[in-house]
Amino acid sequence: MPSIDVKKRRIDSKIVYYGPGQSGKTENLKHIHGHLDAEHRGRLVSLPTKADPSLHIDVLPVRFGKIIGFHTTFHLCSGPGQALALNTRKLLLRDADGIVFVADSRASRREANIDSLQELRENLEEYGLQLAPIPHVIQYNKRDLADCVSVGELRAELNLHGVPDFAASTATGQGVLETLRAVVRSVGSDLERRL
Ligand SMILES: Nc1nc2c(ncn2[C@@H]2O[C@H](COP(=O)(O)OP(=O)(O)OP(=O)(O)O)[C@@H](O)[C@H]2O)c(=O)[nH]1
Ligand SMILES: [Mg+2]
Repeated sequence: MPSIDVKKRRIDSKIVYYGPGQSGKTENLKHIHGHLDAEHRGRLVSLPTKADPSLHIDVLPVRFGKIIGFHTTFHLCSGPGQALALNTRKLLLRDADGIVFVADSRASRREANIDSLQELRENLEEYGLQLAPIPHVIQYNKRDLADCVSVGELRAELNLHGVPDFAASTATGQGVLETLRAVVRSVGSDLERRL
């Protein structure tokens, strides 16, 4: 659920970038931070996790306008994909208004993508939630690398609900802002419908 401040007429909403370790979640946030005008984004903050201070949670607030007349900030969050950070990932998902699943397109990470998506479903189930009704999009990242599985194959394995999906590379910038726009649009219409 978003947090709504009626007095200040503002809404704070959370979008979680989820995916296997090293799929490029943090690089998405860095690219967004580097390519949005300062009026549309705040500071990119990186916090060490308790489980392992070498692993980080990243948070970047972005703003694009109003929803139901309230200034809205989307807090983009990414947690580490490594096994030992499971609790961190689970906590981040709590109250998420939208999700970007960042898959790693390399053939060697095929299983890791599927496992991570399954883990995402299980974590949501622990909060009594299902993935399908939550606004979400899928990104097939690292398209600049040579050993990529085709988008069609990745789609068949990962995009089971037919949501918007994007071929991307945080190295070249391909698809990164498109992914963000799609999830913000989807979360925005969901909030308008529910509020
Ligand atoms: N070639 C290439 N490398 C990428 C791309 N995206 C990320 N990387 C590299 O992959 C590594 C991991 O990127 P991160 O953004 O830290 O990945 P992450 O998903 O945040 O990783 P964790 O937080 O540890 O789960 C880094 O070395 C990045 O430079 C991409 O599109 N292309
Ligand atoms: Mg990261």
